[in-house]
Amino acid sequence: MAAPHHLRVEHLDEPFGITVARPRLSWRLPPGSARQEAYRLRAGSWDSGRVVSPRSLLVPYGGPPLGAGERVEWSVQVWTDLGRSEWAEPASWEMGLPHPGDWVARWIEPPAGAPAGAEGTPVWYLGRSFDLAAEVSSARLYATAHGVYEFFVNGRRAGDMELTPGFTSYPSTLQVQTFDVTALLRPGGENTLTAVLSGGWVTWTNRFRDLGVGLLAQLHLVDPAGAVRRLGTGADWRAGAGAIRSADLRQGQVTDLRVGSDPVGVGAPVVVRDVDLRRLVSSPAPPVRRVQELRPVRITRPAPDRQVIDLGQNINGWIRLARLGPAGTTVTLTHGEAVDTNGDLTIDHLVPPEQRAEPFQEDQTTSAGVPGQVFEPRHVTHGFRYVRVQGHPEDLHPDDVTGVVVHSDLRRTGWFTCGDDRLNRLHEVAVWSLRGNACDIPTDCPTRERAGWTGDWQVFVPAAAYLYDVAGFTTKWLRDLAADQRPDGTVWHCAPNPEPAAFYETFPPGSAGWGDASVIVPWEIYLAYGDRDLLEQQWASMTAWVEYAARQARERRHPSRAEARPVPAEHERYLWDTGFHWGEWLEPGADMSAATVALLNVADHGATATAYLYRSADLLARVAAVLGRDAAAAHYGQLASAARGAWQAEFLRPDGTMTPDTQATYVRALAFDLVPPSLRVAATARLAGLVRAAGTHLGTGFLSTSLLLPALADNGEIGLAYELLLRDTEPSWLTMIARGATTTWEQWDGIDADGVPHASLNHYSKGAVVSFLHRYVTGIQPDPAGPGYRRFRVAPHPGGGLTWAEGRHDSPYGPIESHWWYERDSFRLDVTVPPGTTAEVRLPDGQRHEMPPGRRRFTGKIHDRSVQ
Ligand code: RAM
Repeated sequence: MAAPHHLRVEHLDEPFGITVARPRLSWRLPPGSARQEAYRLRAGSWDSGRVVSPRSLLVPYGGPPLGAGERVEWSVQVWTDLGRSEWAEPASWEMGLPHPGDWVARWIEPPAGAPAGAEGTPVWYLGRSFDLAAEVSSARLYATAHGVYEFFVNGRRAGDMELTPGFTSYPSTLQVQTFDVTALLRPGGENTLTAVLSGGWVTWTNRFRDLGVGLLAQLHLVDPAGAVRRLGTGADWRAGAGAIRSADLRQGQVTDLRVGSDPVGVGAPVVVRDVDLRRLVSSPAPPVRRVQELRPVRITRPAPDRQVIDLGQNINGWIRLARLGPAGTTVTLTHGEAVDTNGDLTIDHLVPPEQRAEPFQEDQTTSAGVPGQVFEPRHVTHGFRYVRVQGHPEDLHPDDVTGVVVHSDLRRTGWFTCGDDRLNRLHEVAVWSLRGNACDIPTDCPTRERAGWTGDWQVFVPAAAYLYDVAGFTTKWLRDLAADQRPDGTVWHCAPNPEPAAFYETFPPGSAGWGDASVIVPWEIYLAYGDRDLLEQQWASMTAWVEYAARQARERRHPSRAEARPVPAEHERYLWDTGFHWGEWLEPGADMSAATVALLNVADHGATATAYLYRSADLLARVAAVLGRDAAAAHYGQLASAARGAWQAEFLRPDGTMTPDTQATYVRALAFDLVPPSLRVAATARLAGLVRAAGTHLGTGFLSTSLLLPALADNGEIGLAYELLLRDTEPSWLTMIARGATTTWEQWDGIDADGVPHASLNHYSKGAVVSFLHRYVTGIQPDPAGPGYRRFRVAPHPGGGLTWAEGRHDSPYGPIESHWWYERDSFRLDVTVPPGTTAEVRLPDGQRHEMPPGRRRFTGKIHDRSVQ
């Protein structure tokens, strides 16, 4: 019988240099099997023996402790309904340096001041040389830094990771990268190690260069007998300047290719320091890489002194330029998302006037006149579609320019197509927005702010989990969210949270819908990937947040409520109506002036915040049940029901209408189940009425836009959901498509009717609507009863004139497919259910079928004639 396949360690395809003590192993069942009865694992010296269990995801390694650099081969054999399988094709993982004691290297920093000739944020070149007498059988370089580093061995770059060590909450976590540098060494002579070290990750309000830069690296040279020689950073390293004169992730990189880049022998001594090595870990996420290259679709010359490159696609990354002009030519490349009416680049919508004196996404390179030399900045990342080129003496040809797409190298897992190309385009555009904002952390935008806004990932994570494997990526981010959380449970607006105190004087942390990412995000990851351990890892963070919110509700009252009702009503103990909240945020037509935003601190956001208190307490009760924490499950169940009661007492009238009487209130209430069954019809009718009153347009803001179509679809208004989805007048998703968006916009009028850009043009939050395409149009729905798609539903909701739709989801157990179309008088549906799972198939005409693994065609009646 065939063997298990797709062997994985943790959530990684390349488990190299990991520091997890007991890595978790996953596999997929042999093709054709239906269910696993038992497994047997062998990993290194460990043999699990036959274990009777259906479990095939995230099974912890149970062998002896693993040491530095240890490489473990592993395989698995399973017993299924087909009998005993062959052993799987062996896979392996390699440990990094799991213990602080594994490091002989010392932390080094460049001397005070800037290297000679540096401008702006300085870049240091740190290096040393060493003799290598004989051939080694393998060589590993372990490295990390404060700042962004690249490593070179004998002038050749180590590995293909970008922007290392990545962005984390540095006081608690610093990621170590492991490179296989065996092939870069030169046995029988002198070898050099050089690290290029720049300022580091930035967000809109902060620059990590304030931490200072520093480097820790250790080279392990393993000889054929297995003896390890260790060479680390230390007092013998030198620091100097090189070709990169300055680099700032957001401002840009300045490079002078005429300058040499070898600090060894000429540089100044470094400073050796002691730092806390307990925070060194491997990343649970795949690394950032150059994942795709694009050619410009056009290059124009809007004015004699400038050319404008159009990549045809808004991306995160940079430009590689292959024609640099004669020696001494300085070319300036400015990156942005839009052009003005003259066809010239504009960044006015991204950079407020008071910040325009600073460079913004501006790279500069000075040519050495060496034929074949190219410029490629690797200490920056830009959000852009257009690049303005100044100072170039020649006309650029598209072959001279490569758009390099840079982001976390996530594995694609979800695809959608249907008979309406506008929806296919919308899906593609949302995918690009995720790609543009998944650069080691989930960002709001890759341009203006570059921050890990919690609310944004809270809103988008279900869609993201349909599109890419974001389990490791999100695990990493949640660790930072928890690490930065205040002792009283408050969650900051962004994770990691580097923002300076001044920001929080105006916008204090603890906003409903943003802080709730601490609960909602782990739950969504659990649903999509079945990672129960993540719930355990985040338990303290989740409970601290919900207890914080509950305490705010219990102890404080909004002044307006206190005035209107001097004696508090009983339910007010569970009404969360104080503190700073972004609220629904960005409802179409809302006044977003600075003056109004400043008032958010004193506004009454009770309806929104209490709804989230209920939502998170309710999820927490479910999490507690999953973890077998019965007392906690009861506690959070009671808190949830009290918060629900408080919300109903305060905001829901007996006729099903609500205050505030906005689309968002109804959507949230229906989606979170705040409405008793008896009032759902009335509440839905009012929501539909509000949508109609807006000329059949959405009126929801940041928090509830992604819930709008599901709320309608789940309450008998699938037709209206499709009408909104297909609306092509503002505000609507298809307006973006009609106006040529290549990523989703922050505002509905990102490019307004006059072609003028507003705010960010690459914000994924509104693209969360693509989860409706997967979950409703093709109907692939995870089920909490069997997380990780062990149990799921296929329930297509045809409508909107679509004649077919096709969805594919590469779940942890294998591919799930749902493809429906009309044939004569019938509705046809092809479903694929992967081994180890079961599905409930629901046809639009009401038929329900239990489906075991395999492929099957279903035929149903066409229930909705209007769609034919
Ligand atoms: C904006 C960010 C983000 C949002 C916050 C409240 O500045 O871009 O999308 O979460 O504000």
